This record gives sequence, C-alpha cells and structure tokens, in this order.
Amino acid sequence: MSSYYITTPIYYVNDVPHIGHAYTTIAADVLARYHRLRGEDVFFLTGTDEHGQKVQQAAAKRGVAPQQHVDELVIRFEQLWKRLDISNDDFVRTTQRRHTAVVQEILRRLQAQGELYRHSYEGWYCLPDERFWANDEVSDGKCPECGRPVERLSEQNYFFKMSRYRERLIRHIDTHPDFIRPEARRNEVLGFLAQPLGDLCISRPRARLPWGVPFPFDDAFVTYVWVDALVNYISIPGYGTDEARFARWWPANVHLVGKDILTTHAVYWSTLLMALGLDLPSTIYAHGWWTVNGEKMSKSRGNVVDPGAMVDEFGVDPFRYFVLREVPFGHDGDFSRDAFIGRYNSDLANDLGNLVSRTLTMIERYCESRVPQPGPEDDFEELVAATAREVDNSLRDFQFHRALQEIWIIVNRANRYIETSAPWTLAKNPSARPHLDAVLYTLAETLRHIARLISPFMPQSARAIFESLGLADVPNGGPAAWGVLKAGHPIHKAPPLFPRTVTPHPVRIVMDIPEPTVAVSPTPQLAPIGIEDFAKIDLRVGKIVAAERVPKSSKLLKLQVDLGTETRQVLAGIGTKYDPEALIGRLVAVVANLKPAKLMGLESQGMILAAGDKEVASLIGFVEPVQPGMKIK
Ligand code: ME8
Repeated sequence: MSSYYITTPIYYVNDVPHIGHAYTTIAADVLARYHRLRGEDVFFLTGTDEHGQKVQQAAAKRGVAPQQHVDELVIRFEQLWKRLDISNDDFVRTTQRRHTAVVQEILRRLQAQGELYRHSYEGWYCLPDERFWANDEVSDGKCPECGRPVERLSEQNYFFKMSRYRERLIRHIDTHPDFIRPEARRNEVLGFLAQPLGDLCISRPRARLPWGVPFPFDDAFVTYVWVDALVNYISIPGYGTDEARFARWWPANVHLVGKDILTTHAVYWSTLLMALGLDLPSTIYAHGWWTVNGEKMSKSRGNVVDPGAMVDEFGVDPFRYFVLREVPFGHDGDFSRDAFIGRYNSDLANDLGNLVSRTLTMIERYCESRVPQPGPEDDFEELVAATAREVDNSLRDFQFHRALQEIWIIVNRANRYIETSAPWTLAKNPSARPHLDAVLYTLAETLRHIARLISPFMPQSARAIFESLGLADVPNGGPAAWGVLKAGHPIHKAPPLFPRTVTPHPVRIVMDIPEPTVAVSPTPQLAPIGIEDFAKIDLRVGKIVAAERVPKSSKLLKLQVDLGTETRQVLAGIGTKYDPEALIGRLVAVVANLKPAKLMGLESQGMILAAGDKEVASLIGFVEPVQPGMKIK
C-alpha cells in the first residue's frame, strides 16, 4: 500500500487559533482524507510549538510555570481541530519527551559529525521573532521582518554550518520542480539563495532563556526554537527511535505551510536534513495569506476571525468549503462576512442543498421512498467519471478551489436535469413511469457520487447524504463505479443540509435581456484577427460589489468589481442606462488585463463588456451560475 505523510506547521501555542491556522489545517485534512479515500496509508501530523521566549514571557505574565501555561493553552488547538473535523493521526507538542529526546539526539549527531561550532556573536536581536540580524540588515533599530524594535545582544552561541549546503540546495531545487511550490515561491527561495548564505545560530544561552530543549552536551544552552520545532516532522514518525516506522513515512510527501515560514522550511530545514543524511520532503507548499476586509488580522485590530464562531453560526462544512473555494490555493485571500454569506447561499443552500432536498422529496413522493429502477442516464455516468479524474488532477496540484468548481458542475447539471426532465409532469402520465424512474435513479446515483467527491472537503454533509440514501453503514458510500444504488433500496428524507441565511445583497444570476434600443451596426466592421490576438485579452467574470456615480458626470459610474482574488475599481460609461444601486451583486464580463487609465481624475483598472454602440443597451451577463474570477473564453 502506498503511503502518504502530510504535515501542517506546528502552531505557536500562545496564538489564538484563527482562520489562518484553520486554513492550513483544513487544507491538510482534505488531502489526508482524499488520500485515505484512495486507499493509501496516510499519516497526518499537526501540533503545537511550545518553547521559546514568547511562551516563557506569557507564562511569567500570568504568574504560572511555562509547562502549566502550555498545558492550558494547547487545549484551544485540540478542541478547535475536533470542532473542524480534522482527522490528524497524531498531535505533537514540542514539550513531549518523545520529541525533546530526538532533538537532543540530533544535536549530538550533528556535533559528532563536526557540523556545529561555538562562536561569540554580536548582533541585533528581535525578541518577538527570536532571531538575530546583522548590522547591515537593520535600519532605524527595527526588525527587517516584522518592523518591531531590535536590541543589541552579544553572546556565545552554537552555530550550524548551514552555509556549506547552499550549492547543494540550489541544485536540489533546480532538479526537483515539485520541491517548492507554487512556482513563484520557488523563485523566491532561489532568489534568497542567490545571496551568500550564513551559518545558523541554533542555541540560546540558558541564562537568558531557560524555556527550551537543553543542549545535550553543554548545559549553558538551550536549542533555538525553530530547530526544535522543525525536528517534529521526523521525531514523531520515529527518527532515531523506530527505524522501520520512520522508513515507512519519511520522506514526507508534503509540508504544508504559510508563505511566512517558507524560508525556515526550504532553507533551514532542508540543510539540516542534508547534514543528517536524510532525504528532503517531496514538496513544501507555501500557501497565501488571509486578510480580513482588506486588513491584516491582528488581536490589536480586533478583527481576528474565530473559526469557532463561524462554525456556531453556519456549521463546520460551510466554513471548510468557504476557505478552500473562495481563494485559489497559493494566492492571498480576503475574508468578509458578505462573501461568506454569498457563497453559503448560492453554492450550498441554493445549489447543493436544493439538489439534495428536491431529489429526496421526489423519490419520497413518486417512488414511496425507494430507489426506483434505473434506465438510460443521460451522460451522468460519464460526467461523474470525468469529474473524478479532474478532481484528482486538481488535488494533486493543490488546487482545491478548482476541484470544488468541477464538482459543482455536476451539481448544477443535475439541478438543470431536474428542470429539463420535469419529473412532476412525468408523474402525471402513467406511460412515462419508466422515464420518471430513470430520471430519479440518475439523480439519486449522481447524489451518491457528489457525496463521495465532496467527502474530503465536507465530511459531515457527505455523511448526511449517504444516510439519506440509506448508505450510512457502507464505507465511503460504496465504490466509485456507476450504478451502485439498488432499485428498491429505502431512502430517508432529512432536514435541509444548508438552511438559507440572510442575503447581504441580492445576487442576480440570470440577467434580463432587454430589447435592443439602438440600431445594430453591420458586421464585420474591423479587420480579422487571429485567435492568438484574442487570447491576449484576459476576460473574467466579475461581481459588482459597490457602485456610485462619478460627480459631475451623467454617464460615468465608479464600480468596485470582485474578480475572485481581488477587487478592482472600474469606471464604466453606463450611468445613463443603469442606476448604481441596481448593479450591486450583478455578474459582469470584465477585461482584466487592460492597462489602467485615468478618467475624470479616477483610475480605472479594467473594462466591463456591454452590448450597444454609442449607447449601452445591456451589460453582458450569464445565464448559468458562474463565480467571480472565472475565465471567459
Ligand atoms: O510560525 N493566513 O507558528 P504560527 C494564512 N510555530 N495562514 C496563516 C495566517 C494567515 N493570516 N496566520 C497564520 C509558526 N497562518 C511556527 C511554525 S513549524 C515547524 C513552526 C498559518 O502559530 C500559516 O500556516 O505563527 C502559517 O505558516 C502558520 O499559521 C504560522 O503559525
């Protein structure tokens, strides 16, 4: 059986667990669940980083011993992961003996191999980041990374000869395109390595910082918190203690991290592994950063998104769905309640929730709550098989949002199938019985496949669908083949999966098509262009989230358009046709790569497509559901 080992960062136990921590952990959970579903042997590790100066100080402030402090704080992470249905196989705490013993063993080995040296060092120290900076890296007495004040420190310390691995690491990155992902991050690391690489200070004097793993051969020092923390990835699967187990899991398939800690992973960790003679992980994937309503999240701003509160209000699965659907993995994203509610209502309540409840209601009503006889199934077998392949490709590429988009194509197709086949009409005509049965069978079996496909993302909803289909006891709702549901099998209608919630503003999906109000000009008017010229235009679906008139202009409107990953200001000459308020929530076609231009002193960062000549007759809209950011081709 092939094995799959995936990790998250181990989070600082002092932090309040927020949407950022939940994001990485949910993404790792989806991959772990997906690989289990494929029959692989999975080890999914997360945990907490419990040593270091910040913990020591926070404990002192509370007047408790550091160990008591971390024992109390770790519960917040453990409970949140339970709440979010995280299926981790182990939870490491860096204060556990099973971990600290391995940290010490590694230091012993490195010392014995001549990888360490002791050296007197003077530099600028950033206390919150727990790291030294050289003179030329610091300006105005501020940490170049976090901007907080640094202090001058001079001390003896142990150093790891990291610099000697620079060339080898560059070669490894060059020859392993999947090692650092996404590609932009890989280039960042190569850029970092193009500069000279220093050695790494890996100790802290115990006199200044007692809360750390003691150096095994020098009592005066404890281990630098990052070296301590990184070692968790090998200490827990058995390095130095259980070689057979270690060989089963190492090298890890994926270290999932945020972009903030890419260097520590790609450079410090990789070089340490090289010094230990160990293979490097197959992939370090650095995802993007969440902001909240466009602002950095911070306790002082009071805008930290508490996943627990979101779960209380909307349920676990909508939260899991939203964070992975809203933002392409690897990109930065912005959290807003409006965006959350918008997606909840459209994708979950409207699309998936309706499909489930309509299908089950009709089987209850027309088939006495039993799975009807199958018949010709209008291409759904092919569609679900093709989607399963696409989901596989997308997840191998960490493109969670794309996998979900693919699944929603089936959801939407099935909803349309209900409309076009109109079972309520078939039910009135006894000779249409076989057709009615075939339609409802297709819908029930399609639901089973949808539940299988969403199960890594939304395990509770998948379970609820399986239960409704009478498959509660069948692992994963049965195999991936078509036609597993048997005619006559009882089904049970359940309460709605996603009860509708408050809409922040109306989202229009189907556009009115007004009569043309202007004369139509003859075609063609322009010289022909090749497809390669057309391909230069980046056309996207946009959603108008704000609109106002530009003062002193009857025509110009200033729009804020959500393009899925960012919001753009676009000026459009449509003010004689449309009132700004009527445009909020409207989905439009946007030229996303138009050079910014100034109109009446305001910048316009794109163009909205409309039909018409001098006068606009209609904005271009969409008949089927689409999402902001989708490509138009
Ligand atoms: O760095 N957006 O722990 P940490 C997205 N202990 N992800 C975010 C985020 C945000 N706004 N905020 C946090 C540490 N994260 C070390 C790690 S590993 C050997 C040691 C996520 O508590 C993201 O995964 O600061 C980021 O890398 C991690 O939390 C940092 O967690």
